[in-house]
Amino acid sequence: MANLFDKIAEKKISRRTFLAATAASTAGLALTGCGSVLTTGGTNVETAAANKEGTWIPAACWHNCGGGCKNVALVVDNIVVRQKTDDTHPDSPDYPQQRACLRGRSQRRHVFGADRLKYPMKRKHWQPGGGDKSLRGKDEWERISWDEALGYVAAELKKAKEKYGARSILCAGWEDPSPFMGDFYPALFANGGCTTVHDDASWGTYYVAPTMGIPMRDDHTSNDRFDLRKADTVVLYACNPSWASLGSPSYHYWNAKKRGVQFIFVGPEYNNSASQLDAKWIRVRPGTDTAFLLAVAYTMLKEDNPVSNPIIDWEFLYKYTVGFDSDHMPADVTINENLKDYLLGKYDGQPKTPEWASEICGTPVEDIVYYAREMRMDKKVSILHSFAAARCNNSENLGQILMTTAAMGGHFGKPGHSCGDCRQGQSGNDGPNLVKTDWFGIVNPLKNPVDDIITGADLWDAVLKGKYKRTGNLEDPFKTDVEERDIDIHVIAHVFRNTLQTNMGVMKGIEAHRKVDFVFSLAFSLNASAQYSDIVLPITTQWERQSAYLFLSYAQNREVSFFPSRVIEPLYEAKSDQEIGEALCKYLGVDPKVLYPRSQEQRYFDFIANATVIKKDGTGMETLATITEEDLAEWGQKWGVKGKTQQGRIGLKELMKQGQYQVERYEGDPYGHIKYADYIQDPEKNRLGSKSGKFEIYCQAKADKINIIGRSKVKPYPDYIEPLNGYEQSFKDWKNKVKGEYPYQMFTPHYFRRSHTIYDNIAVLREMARNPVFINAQDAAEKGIKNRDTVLIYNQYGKILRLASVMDTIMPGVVSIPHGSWLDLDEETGIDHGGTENVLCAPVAAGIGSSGYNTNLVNFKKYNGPALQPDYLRPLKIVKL
Ligand SMILES: Nc1nc2c(c(=O)[nH]1)N[C@H]1C(S)=C(S)[C@@H](COP(=O)(O)OP(=O)(O)OC[C@H]3O[C@@H](n4cnc5c(=O)[nH]c(N)nc54)[C@H](O)[C@@H]3O)O[C@H]1N2
Ligand SMILES: Nc1nc2c(c(=O)[nH]1)N[C@H]1C(S)=C(S)[C@@H](COP(=O)(O)OP(=O)(O)OC[C@H]3O[C@@H](n4cnc5c(=O)[nH]c(N)nc54)[C@H](O)[C@@H]3O)O[C@H]1N2
Ligand code: SF4
Ligand SMILES: [Mo]
Repeated sequence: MANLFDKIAEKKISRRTFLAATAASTAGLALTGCGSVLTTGGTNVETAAANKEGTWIPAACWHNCGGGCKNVALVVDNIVVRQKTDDTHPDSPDYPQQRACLRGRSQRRHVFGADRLKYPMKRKHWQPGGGDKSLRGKDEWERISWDEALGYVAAELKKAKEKYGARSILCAGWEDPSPFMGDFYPALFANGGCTTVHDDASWGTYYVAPTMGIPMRDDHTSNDRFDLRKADTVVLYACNPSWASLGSPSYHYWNAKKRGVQFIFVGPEYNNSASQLDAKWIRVRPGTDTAFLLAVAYTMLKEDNPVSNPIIDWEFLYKYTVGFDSDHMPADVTINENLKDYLLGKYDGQPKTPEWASEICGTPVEDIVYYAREMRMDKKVSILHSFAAARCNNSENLGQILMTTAAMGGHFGKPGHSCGDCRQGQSGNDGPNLVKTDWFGIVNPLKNPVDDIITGADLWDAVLKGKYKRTGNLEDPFKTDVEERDIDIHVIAHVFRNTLQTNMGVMKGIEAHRKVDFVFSLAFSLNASAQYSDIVLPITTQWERQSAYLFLSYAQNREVSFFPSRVIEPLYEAKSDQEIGEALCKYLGVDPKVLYPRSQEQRYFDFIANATVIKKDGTGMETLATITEEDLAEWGQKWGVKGKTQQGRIGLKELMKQGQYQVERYEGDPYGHIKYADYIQDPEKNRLGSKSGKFEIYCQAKADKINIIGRSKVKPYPDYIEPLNGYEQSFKDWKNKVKGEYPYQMFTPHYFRRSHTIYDNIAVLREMARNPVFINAQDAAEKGIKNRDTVLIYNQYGKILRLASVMDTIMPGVVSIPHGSWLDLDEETGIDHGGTENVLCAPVAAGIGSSGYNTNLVNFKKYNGPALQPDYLRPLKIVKL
């Protein structure tokens, strides 16, 4: 092998020979534990780069981590020999470089990984109709031609549609609107459509609830990053930017810290971000935040004295909200109740005191009081939340009570005050985009002819039992259509998610996969969904395409947009989603031009041409790219695209050379943003999206929308609901505090070694972050578990192994298992050695039906079998063809 790498590095080998040689030798690589065809031979690769033979090309970093950072690849003979990050301008706190994280910088190990899928393949014992279905996930693979592969897929799709209707085909990805389904979906629509999945994964209950009567996507956001520095206190509520918002957010928080801002973190563990910022830790058990915040509101109410101790901003509360007390109710009330009297215990005899809450949420009484006092009206407070606490069963009232406590202190719409979302690339830096691109604008807005849409938590049961409760995609804040339906799924298509692994209830998912007639996947490498398929179609990575992608526009850093180029030609026989979709259309007997009217290169060109940038004086947007006749000729020749000339801020050639456009920021610039400032200035003219036009502390629409589903009953104000699989249910006898069979709560944080399941097959990243089970020291001691011991974590849904990380910084009774580690199931024992958290997450829907990823009950013990080896020593899933 070493010779091969030397030759690559010295460029004495052509691309064709390289591909043939690496294809033949990947088995050898796997045995040596080497994760990538480029991870050895370092010095020679360095030599090639040092000889300045390659070309630096801005490259995509295209996964759903929300980072949006700069990645640049040094390409020598179609091989990326090095990567670098943003060096387009000097770095400063106000005008930071968009530096890539370790994952992004390891991208070439993903693209050139020894486990890259090279050819279309089918499992050996698959036959039309299913063959031996029990072998799914463990069968051998056979190489087939594209012609055979597409022929099989088309035949199975047509057969399912003719025999059972198009709704028997499940596209196990995201829901409509279709742009979330990737570029392949038009081909499924060509066959009459497909059943889809609704999973408000990211937002949990926060946006479907609808919080304060306002639809989430537009409205629960926060202020610009310069405003962070103006706060006295910043609350990081259930978020962890240093793991889950890589890119520049941690830097923004750090800059605020340097200006003297105090940080508070609320959550079940003292996480990395909290410790970086030296935040005060307010501990709260998973899924119990509503109880905690009700007690905060109660304490604010009890301690407030307008003269001697003004805590509550009554003027704000009465002017901008409805429903706090009986004198300020909205017009559409159906019950004569309000939050204030609920807090005081008027309806259930239970005042929501810190003592009451503490028993549930585990927060010391003095910390509840501390937090309530921090919310006071004479402090500048910014409450920035992620959605982890809303990714809990029955957390529908959480957003409403969180915003209520903020409104009680008057913390909206003024410099230094805010309460809103701080997720992904917008973490700590919210507001309208200063450089704007629109992915939705270049996607064909096709309508799925099938209206079946299954809630994520119910998905596998629906396949297995043939029934489900249809609640739609819950986008409309004021309405839910509920219908019990029969469903008869015969085909599962994995086209843009790794749903078998990222959806709750993996074991049930496997059963569902082994039931249906046909499963196919589009994939880069053998992730769980591909592994349990019959036919796998190899896709190109974004590095092999000149195309736009969803995460260029979505959850994006407001002050920069990236414009990567194709870095290398497609590897092996991989094709892009659109190429596969177009080719499949022909086998389905449909004209691809109808479904794909524009080539992917044309769509990318249009995406760039339509990009806009804020005018220098901040008064509106203007065209970003200048496009000349010369540019049109060049792009026409190279990519076959057409366009018009236009005048913009920067020439197209320069833009693509830089691979990004970033607006230079400075304190006091005209690009700042204070969320809700217009509403606070003129609440009549700038009514909110709720029915009353105000923040609804009594929200009839919320209660109606949730209650009609019939899984729980909430009040229009935020009342406390005992969560399914929450803390209370970890006891078999709550009153006498006798613990049940699964006495530990488990939450599943987004992990810094990967983006969901992406990059988890990169050995160096596995070595850098070990993905243990995090256990409280007291709990570990009780079970005789020490650091790095092998631990079996189990419940009625499955069993996984992890190495222990024993710590004081996670609450007793709580374990944390990072989200997204690759499934590695031992079929004999039923134990997953890969540590996939969704093996343990309960596939059951509660409340409005959002996924309760952070409310799960488990037990654990020291494992008696052979010790688990660290993940980085486990061989990759390399297919030998
Ligand atoms: N590295 C990396 N980054 C990512 C992703 C990834 O997979 N990897 N995924 C991206 C995506 S799509 C999303 S949606 C975001 C998610 O981003 P977040 O929602 O911020 O991520 P989490 O890690 O799930 O949760 C953050 C913190 O919430 C706390 N927490 C957990 N449960 C509760 C609870 O019930 N109450 C309270 N108060 N706190 C709780 C934990 O301390 C945890 O550290 O991350 C994005 N960024
Ligand atoms: N237990 C638990 N489960 C969770 C969460 C949690 O916190 N806890 N978080 C949830 C959240 S917030 C989210 S957003 C989801 C994410 O769930 P997923 O979207 O399923 O997660 P990814 O691992 O990002 O999978 C994306 C897949 O798309 C593929 N892909 C990437 N680019 C392309 C492309 O161009 N074409 C095609 N065809 N495929 C491509 C990748 O190979 C990968 O298989 O997970 C959810 N699941
Ligand atoms: S945070 Fe995400 S986008 Fe940024 S470098 Fe890392 S993986 Fe790439
Ligand atoms: Mo997400």
